[in-house]
Amino acid sequence: MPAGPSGGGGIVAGYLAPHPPHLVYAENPPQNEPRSTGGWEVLRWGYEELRRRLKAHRPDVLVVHAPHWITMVGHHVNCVPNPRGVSVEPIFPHLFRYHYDFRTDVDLAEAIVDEGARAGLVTSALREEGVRVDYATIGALHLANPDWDLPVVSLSANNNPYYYSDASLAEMETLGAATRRAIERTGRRAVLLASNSLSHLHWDTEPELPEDMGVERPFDHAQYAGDMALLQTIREGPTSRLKEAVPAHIEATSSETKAGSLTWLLAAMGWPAIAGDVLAYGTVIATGNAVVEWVP
Ligand code: 2X7
Ligand code: FE2
Repeated sequence: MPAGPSGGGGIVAGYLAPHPPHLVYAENPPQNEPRSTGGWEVLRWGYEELRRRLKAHRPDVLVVHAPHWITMVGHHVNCVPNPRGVSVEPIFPHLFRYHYDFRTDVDLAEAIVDEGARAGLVTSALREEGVRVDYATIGALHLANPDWDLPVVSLSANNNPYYYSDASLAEMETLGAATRRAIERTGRRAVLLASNSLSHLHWDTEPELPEDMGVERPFDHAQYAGDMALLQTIREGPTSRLKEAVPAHIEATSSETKAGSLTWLLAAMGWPAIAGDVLAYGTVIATGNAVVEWVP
């Protein structure tokens, strides 16, 4: 395997890195316009630990797959060298108006487009400057690396997760394998981020103070139990058990993993025979969210 700029190339770690805008809002970074008094601390402490571990892996690049960049035709990869603009959460614009300015690893992005196409996928390189980057991409990237000192490759979700359940997961195997080949071909040390929440039923109203933790709780016991069953399987390993557990969890909880990010991540890592390390679990407006690390 060719050496990357920081040593041996390959996927050095993968993280389930959920993106609820509330978590960024609660951190009060200068890039986000709204101000908060905090909230969702346990999840944010999990992200603190993720950041410590991520730095220790010394990656050259972060590769993120996110469910709210929805492309109906093909898997798109952002190849714009310097995306910058304001990312806004359409349902919670009072929580997330985030000014972003980051670098893309264009060589790796193009290699993923190429490897995906060779594997028979419809792929597309986004080259249009000024296309607004979705909040699930920005949210996961900010929470994993608020310093923004690493280049990024951002992949779209080629499906409409709100129409189908697990219909697109098979293609994520192919996209994951293509991502891995592209990383190896370019010699990068890559950390992968799957920007997915777990159970996905949520309240349709919010408290007057959005960070009022007095009302934050799971949607119901079945949603919570579904998340715990999945996390138990993750904690026990090996990851191959998740080939069945993820679709079952989607069926039970309308999990946001139906957008494919988690399956893409595990497929890219080659379904390693290891357990995942659950760094935190918590609800955000009733949805389940876990921060998890896999080191192959
Ligand atoms: O996109 C999201 C999400 N996944 C979970 C909770 C709240 C808002 O947005
Ligand atoms: Fe989401």
